[in-house]
Amino acid sequence: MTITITAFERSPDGGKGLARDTRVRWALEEVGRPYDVRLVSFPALEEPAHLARNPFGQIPTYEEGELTLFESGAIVFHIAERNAGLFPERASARARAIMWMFAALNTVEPPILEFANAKLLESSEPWGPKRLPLVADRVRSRLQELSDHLGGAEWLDGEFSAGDLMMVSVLLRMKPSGILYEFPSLAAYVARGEARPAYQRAFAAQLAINAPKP
Ligand code: GTB
Repeated sequence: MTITITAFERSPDGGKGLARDTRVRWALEEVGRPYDVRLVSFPALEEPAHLARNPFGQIPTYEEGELTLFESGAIVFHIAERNAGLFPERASARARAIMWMFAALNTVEPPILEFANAKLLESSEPWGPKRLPLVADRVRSRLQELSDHLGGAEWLDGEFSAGDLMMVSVLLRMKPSGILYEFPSLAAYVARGEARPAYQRAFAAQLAINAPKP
């Protein structure tokens, strides 16, 4: 059955792979499933056709036959559950991979989003520059904890899993600020994720759409 995902017609990051369709593309590439992409403009996000796919008017979404999903976590979970390659076979290891997916989305991503919003949306507020360092330090606390856990390991829990895919995807957002590089083991972890052929294909596919045209 054909899989169709949605992505920005023009991503604000100009192709750095930071929009959340990249993690879905990456998961599909890891498991070897081809997919189509429906490109959506910002105005089209609020149109009924897209709101029927995602009531919050966001990308990414996922369609496969009768099934329509939104939320990148739910989509990657579905892909990992239905295809070999992203969840370990042993039940306990699989449960831990799911735990790391939730940790990425629910524990690590929130302060990172707060930081991104503080930079993008609040910097011109009179209190913006004063707040930003506080928010940055909240990110640093989480990254320090994660770095302490990872130590010198290659992946979070043995073999690469959907937990790593999601964690690396979340951490990528801290590259432009430089904060990621304050944590060398996390920077190396992210680089390992980016070096995976499946990530490279996902990145190239979104770049082909978003790279500035000459
Ligand atoms: N919880 C949802 C999920 O994980 O799927 C969040 C989805 C979401 O935030 N989607 C964003 C969106 O559709 C795109 S990814 N925004 C449009 C809107 O809300 O109107 C977030 C994103 C956008 C741009 C960059 N960037 O340019 O760097 C990075 C991340």
